[in-house]
Amino acid sequence: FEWLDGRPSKQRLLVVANRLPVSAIRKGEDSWQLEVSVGGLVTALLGVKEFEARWIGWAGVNVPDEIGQRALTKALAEKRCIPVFLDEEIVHQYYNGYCNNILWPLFHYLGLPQEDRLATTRSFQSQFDAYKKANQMFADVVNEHYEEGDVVWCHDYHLMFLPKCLKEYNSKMKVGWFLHTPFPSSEIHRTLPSRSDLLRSVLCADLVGFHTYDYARHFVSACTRILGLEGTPEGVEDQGRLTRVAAFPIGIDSDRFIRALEVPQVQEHIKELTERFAGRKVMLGVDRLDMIKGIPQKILAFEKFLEENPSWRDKVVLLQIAVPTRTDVPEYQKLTSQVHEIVGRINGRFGTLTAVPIHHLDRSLDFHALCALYAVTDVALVTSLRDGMNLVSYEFVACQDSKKGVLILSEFAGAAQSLGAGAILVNPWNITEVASSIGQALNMLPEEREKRHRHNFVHVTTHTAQEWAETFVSELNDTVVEAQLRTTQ
Ligand code: ADQ
Repeated sequence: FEWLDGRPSKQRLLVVANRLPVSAIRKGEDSWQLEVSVGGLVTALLGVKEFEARWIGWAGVNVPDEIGQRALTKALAEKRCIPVFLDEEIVHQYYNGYCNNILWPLFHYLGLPQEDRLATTRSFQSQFDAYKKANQMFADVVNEHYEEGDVVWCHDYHLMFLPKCLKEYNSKMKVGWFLHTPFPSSEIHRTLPSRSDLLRSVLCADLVGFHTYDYARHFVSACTRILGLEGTPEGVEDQGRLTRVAAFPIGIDSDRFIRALEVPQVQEHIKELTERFAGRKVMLGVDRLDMIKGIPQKILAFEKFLEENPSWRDKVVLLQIAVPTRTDVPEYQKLTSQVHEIVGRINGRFGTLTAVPIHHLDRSLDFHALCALYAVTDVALVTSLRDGMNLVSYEFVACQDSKKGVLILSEFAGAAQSLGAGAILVNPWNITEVASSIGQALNMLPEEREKRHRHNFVHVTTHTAQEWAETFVSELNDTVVEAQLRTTQ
């Protein structure tokens, strides 16, 4: 929680995200255990140390009783976290339903649910109502804790309705909204029944940020084509009020990874892994087990590579670490079985009595184990079908300054815009192309690896999470001044 150690002289930042950066486990009527949870946003904000930050969000548990709520609020306050209490029904409709079943797939170009159209329409409306209701509950908590001069930074697709609710409370509140996923082409966004309401609400923010220029451009086109508003080089204008829209590519706390490599426990891990895989090149995939990450496609490409390159069969191993997420959703359960089935088939096909080509782990690794794995890897495979940015590619580069391994990166990850010159870019749907990129990476000469790594390492160590947050917040301050000037001129 270093990032929460703000000093009182610093500006107060209210970070509002669906999930708090902790998971709460109930230990008794009035006692709670808090654990830091894994995720891209959490990782990025761990690097932010310049603001007196408070985090407002859902703790990930249903707490129906007042005693439990009071105790949890108190425990979280020590971490400068403020809970929003959502009941099970709201979570089901808002989080599992509208956020994860509608917005998440749609924003990653996987389309809207394809069940019976009438049934979808009916449940769609109730899920959207729950979404609005949940966003209003977040707004109530923000408003309760807001002090004049605070900056409010709303995060992600869960909270697209929040800027509108906040401005209804207080039009002077400085509100920024940042999307961690891609914003899709306006042709995709226009299929969403609530397309206009969401755009209008986001436009209530003073500053709207995306990882890449392309996502920002898609958003502006959606506003011009769907709402008929005017897009300008600075953003979107509606009756003289400008909402600034810009790209703010996220980074990581690269120093934290680089420093971790010096920790004795990590060095011990590195030694063990190096001995364990001696004589073999190590390829690595680290993903949440989600359809957008393209895990089956990646493993199939590895199979194709082994098929076509028999001499490599006992000289390379793929370590695929996949943290299960949304395990109660049937589509995710299906994905897990699919991955297990493919891994089993390939290991049966190419394994020997002493070694298998793929080690697949369905679990989260602790930070030190993850750093050691990144450090011993020869080739990282990031083959997301779509990904807002993808921090794994950044973390790998940060841990590779001795080894100078190769990054194979999907052109559909936002990171392709920043690490594209150093990585081998691939279309993850093209299994033949990915398979041949694996060969290219494994055979790459040291000078070429050094050159590519240098490019990426400089980027990752200069465009950090801290810089990302500072840039966004300072721009948000300036933007509000501009917006007020415009309306008073
Ligand atoms: P995510 O989809 O969660 O984030 P990503 O950016 O790759 O994706 O971040 C995942 C984080 O979880 C990384 O920090 C990684 O180290 C960690 N992680 C993943 N698997 C792990 C494992 N098995 N064990 C331990 N840690 C693991 C969303 C968007 C991304 C965007 C981020 C930040 O989907 O596109 O980059 O937010 O904006």
